Amino acid sequence: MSKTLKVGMIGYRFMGKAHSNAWRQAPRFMPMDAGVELHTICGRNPDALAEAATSLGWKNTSTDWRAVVENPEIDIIDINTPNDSHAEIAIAAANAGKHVLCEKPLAMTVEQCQEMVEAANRNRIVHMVCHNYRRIPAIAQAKKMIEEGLLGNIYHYYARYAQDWIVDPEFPLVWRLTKGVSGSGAHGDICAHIIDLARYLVGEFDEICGMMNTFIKQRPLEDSSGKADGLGGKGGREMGEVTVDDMSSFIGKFKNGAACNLEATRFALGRKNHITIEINGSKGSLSFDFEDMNRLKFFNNEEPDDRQGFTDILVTQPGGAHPYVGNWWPPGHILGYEHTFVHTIADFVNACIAGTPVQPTFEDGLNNQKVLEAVEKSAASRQWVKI
Ligand code: SOE
Repeated sequence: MSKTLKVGMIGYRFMGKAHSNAWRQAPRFMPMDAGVELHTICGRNPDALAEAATSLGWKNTSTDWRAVVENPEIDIIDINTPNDSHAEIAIAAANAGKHVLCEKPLAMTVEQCQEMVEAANRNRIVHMVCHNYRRIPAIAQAKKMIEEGLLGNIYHYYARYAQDWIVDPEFPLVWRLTKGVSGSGAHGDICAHIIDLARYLVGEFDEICGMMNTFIKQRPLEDSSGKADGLGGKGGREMGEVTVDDMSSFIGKFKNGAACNLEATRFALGRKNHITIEINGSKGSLSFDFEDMNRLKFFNNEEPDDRQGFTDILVTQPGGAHPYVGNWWPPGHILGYEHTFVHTIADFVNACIAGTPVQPTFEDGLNNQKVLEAVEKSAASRQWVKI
């Protein structure tokens, strides 16, 4: 490993923590063509920032993202801020010639995404959206099996992303529930992930019909004890309007003729971060549950009648049998949420060194945003919408 890439990370709460761990672990476990230095961590609150730098292992701190982006020592900008600042930071970073890894959703609107794609292509940087779930070994294995034709022609993609953290009407009006900062609610935050997996596993969407709902329309304004990651806190006495969806769902068709059914909700009591996916084809089916993320279920219709049933594949075989896992532990020593970020960052760094695209690119982020906006349009107009 001759070269070391220096990283500037903007934003350091929930995703910043996950990414910091991945920047540290990736060169230790994954085959990588460069080393990584956690050069500068950036945020607005100097005290919290200093604490984060120490606990997450960053060398320098800065409260000015523009200075980080302009710093000639830095090679990569990693964006973990709330959604309303993704576009501005990413475009400035691309113009400064830095490679950019950006959290999802890529931006607030299709127009912003287009500007980000243009800036990235104009400056010939390597760009990636952090849809980390693509790099769950079981999901990468599903992709491999679909490409090998084991499912035949795909008929159905069903996916549900369910959480329950805002069911309590007393939960405060955090930034994630404010359209001006987050763009949308469950839709852009978690439906974006299952849209990305649909595009990865099945293909491009053709047309959709959607609905969205906000169950709790007013919430207490957040008091100063709130958690800056927008996932917790306490409300005061004053109330404010919730300006995003609590759930979104849509049916539709892919360009290859398959049908889809997706739902994202923050109102499924008991479901903390539950992603379920089922794909049915002419030769077989696959089924995945994030709460059992080391397993993939496969139904092979070509098995003899007396032996048919879902096979439970424990996706932990090394030696290249299952994607990514050979870099970790012996068979059966399972992986978790944090590993998905390590795999993402390893692939990103190798692409930066090779100067080649790495999916999901900003173009993928743009195509994802087109689907998100189509669902919003469909829900508002009560009409089917072409993508
Ligand atoms: C909050 O809903 C959240 O942290 C998302 O922002 C992440 O993308 C998801 O992986 C877990 O839930």
